[in-house]
Amino acid sequence: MERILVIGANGQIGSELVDALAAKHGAENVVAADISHASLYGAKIYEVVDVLNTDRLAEIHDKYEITQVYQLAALLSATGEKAPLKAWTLNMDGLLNILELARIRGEAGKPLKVFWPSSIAAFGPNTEAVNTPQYTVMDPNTIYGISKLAGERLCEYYFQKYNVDVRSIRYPGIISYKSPPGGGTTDYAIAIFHSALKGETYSCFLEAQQSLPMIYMPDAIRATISLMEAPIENIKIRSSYNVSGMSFNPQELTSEITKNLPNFQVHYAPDSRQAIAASWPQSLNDEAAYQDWGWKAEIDLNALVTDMLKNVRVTN
Ligand code: AKB
Repeated sequence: MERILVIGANGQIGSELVDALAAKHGAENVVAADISHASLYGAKIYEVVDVLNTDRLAEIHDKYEITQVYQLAALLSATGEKAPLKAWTLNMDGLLNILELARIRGEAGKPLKVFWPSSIAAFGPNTEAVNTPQYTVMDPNTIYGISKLAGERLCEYYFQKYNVDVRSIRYPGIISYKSPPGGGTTDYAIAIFHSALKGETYSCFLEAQQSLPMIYMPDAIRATISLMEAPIENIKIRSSYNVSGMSFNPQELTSEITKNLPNFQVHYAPDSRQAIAASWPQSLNDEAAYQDWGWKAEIDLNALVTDMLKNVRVTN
C-alpha cells in the first residue's frame, strides 16, 4: 500500500493531483501539504509544511510512513524573475531536501519514491526550438529555468549515486481551471479564458505568433501518474522526460475561442515575458516517454477549448 505526500498541494498541479491520487489510492492514503494554513481544495488530510524545513519534512514522513512524495512547491518563471534568490532557494533547496530525505530513508531500508517537475524552461535560446529532442543544447536564461536544469542533474545524480527512485517530467505550459494562474509565462493561455467569458478584451503579454508547447491538465495528471506507476526497469531517463500535449500560439488559441465566442477580441501588449517565451521550445519531441512508459497525449486544442469554456464559465 502506498502512502503519498503531495507538497505544493494548493498549487496548480497539486490541487488536481491530490484528487486523482485519492481516487486511486484512497483519500486516507494521500497527505496534502502546503505552506498556507489550510487546504484550499478540501483535501481529507492536510499538513502545513515548508519544504525548506528539513525537521518538519522528516516528521511528516515518519508520522504517515510516506512511501511516495511529489515535491511540487516552486516559484514559476515570471515570478522567479522578480525574486531570483528566493526562487533559487525554494526551487533548489526544496528538491535537495527531498532527495536527501529519500537517500537517508533508502539507506535505512525505507525507500521513498520521488516525483519532481522539470519544465520546458530548462531549455534556452540555443536549443532546437521545433520538435525539441530529449537530448540537446540546454542553456536556460531565467532563474527558474536554471533551477530546473540544475534540478534535473541532481535527480540523475541521486539516482546514480544513491539509487534514489526519482522520476521527472519536463512539463509544457499546463492549462487548467481549478486554481488561479500562478506566475508562469504560459499562463496567458489560462487568463485568456477568464477574459473571454467575462466579455472583456484580453490584453496578451505574448506576441500573437509565439508558439509554445502546452498540455491540458487531465493529460498532465495522467502523464505524471503513469510515469510514477511504470515499472522501475522501464525508467531509462533519470533527469527528466520531454512530455508534449499540443502546440499553439496566442492567435491560434484566440481563433479557437472565437468559434464559440465570436465577439471575443485580443489586444497584444508583449512585456518581459515575451523574451522568456521566445527562449523556450515551440514544440517537443516526446518519443522517449512513449518508448519507455507509453506516453501519448489525448487532448487536442479543440477539446481543451471546449472544456475550458465549459468549466471556467462555472467557476467565474
Ligand atoms: C511557466 O510558464 O513558468 C510554467 C512552465 C512552463 O514551467 N508554466
